[in-house]
Amino acid sequence: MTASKKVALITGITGQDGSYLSELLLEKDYTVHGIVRRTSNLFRSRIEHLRRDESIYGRRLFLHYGDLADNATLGRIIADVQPTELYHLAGQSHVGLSFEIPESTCEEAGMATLRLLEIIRSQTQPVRFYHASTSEIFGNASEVPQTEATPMRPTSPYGCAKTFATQLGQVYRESYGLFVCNGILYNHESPRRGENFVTRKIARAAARIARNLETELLLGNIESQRDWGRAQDYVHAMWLMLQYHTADDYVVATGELHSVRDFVEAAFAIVELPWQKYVKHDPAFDRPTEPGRLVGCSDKIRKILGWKPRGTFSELVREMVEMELAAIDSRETPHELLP
Ligand code: NAP
Ligand code: G4F
Repeated sequence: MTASKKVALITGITGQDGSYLSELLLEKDYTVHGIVRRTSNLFRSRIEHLRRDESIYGRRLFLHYGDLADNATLGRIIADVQPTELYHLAGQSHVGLSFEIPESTCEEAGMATLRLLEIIRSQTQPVRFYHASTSEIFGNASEVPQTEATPMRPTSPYGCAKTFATQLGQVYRESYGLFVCNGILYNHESPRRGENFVTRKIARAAARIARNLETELLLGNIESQRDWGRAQDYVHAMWLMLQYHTADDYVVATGELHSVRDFVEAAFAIVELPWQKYVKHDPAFDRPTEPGRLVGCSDKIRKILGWKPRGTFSELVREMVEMELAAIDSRETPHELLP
């Protein structure tokens, strides 16, 4: 079934990170398998360009139906595909929503990781496992910036589930000698970001207001701060982790803090509009709790794996807003326009 020796399996291949990671691995001559959920619509915008490419799809890229809740199917796919590397990216990834749907969030972000770890423990061939951990595990962080040694103090159901999964990853690595890496990734964005995350929401609204398609942007807490990087750089970090001779945990971050307000100001400056006229506070987008100052120290991955983030905050905002404008002007979805 497989042409090249390196075989990757990606859960969450249709998500922001899964789509960029697929492109990276295909460039590196991997055979890539992805798990997709059954949906009523076969169009999977972020990977549609790969699925339509006859030189790739069915030759070096394969999709399999599966759900994180379906243990038997996950086991069968892993046994059939025999991946050398498994990138586990799937699950409900919205922190605010995790307060509304805590049980399914914890099932997907927590229990599903345990299921996958158990499946790879039972494989006869070794599988290198990447777990998509997050800065949300630090939550009400006891120090700034955070490192791999910072205590985990999550402040949301999502953060709790990711903490559980991160610690399980460590336990399985230490107890059974499995090759398990936790990538403790801080926020990373792109034109492929889901529309209900704050950066994409702002970029999209700035473009739509500029083109007279919308008249206002409703936001929650604009004083919140995040360490925002580029998704393309962060999937490269995932790959680097699984190429090293030993498994470990790594913080992946820019080390720079910006507020939601900074993002708004930069986005509206690109379309030359006064943001104060359009941005309104809507308490529906406030969260019951917010984490503290989440900003990461990525010295370890820079030193050991030679990773570093590229580009600036302003360049990221510009890329996202310009892609939204181009999408409106060409009447396509931004995902279809991406290089
Ligand atoms: P995303 O765009 O929300 O993608 C999530 C993916 O998971 C989608 O492919 C989705 O499929 C799939 N999925 C959700 N529930 C599933 C289920 N029950 N069964 C099978 N597949 C399911 O997330 P992302 O931004 O790419 O992030 C990837 C991972 O990294 C997530 O685990 C996230 O929590 C974590 N993370 C993200 C960031 C960040 O800033 N982006 C930072 C740290 C950690 P559909 O397309 O069918 O919905
Ligand atoms: O864009 P956000 O929803 O990202 P958040 O909560 O930081 O989570 C993302 O990054 C995590 C990594 O640290 C990932 F683990 C997670 O999967 C996800 O990818 O919100 C960013 C900030 C928050 O403080 C939020 O309260 O923006 C604030 N915000 C203000 N108004 C808003 C809004 N967030 C959203 N989504 N929508 C608003 O209208």
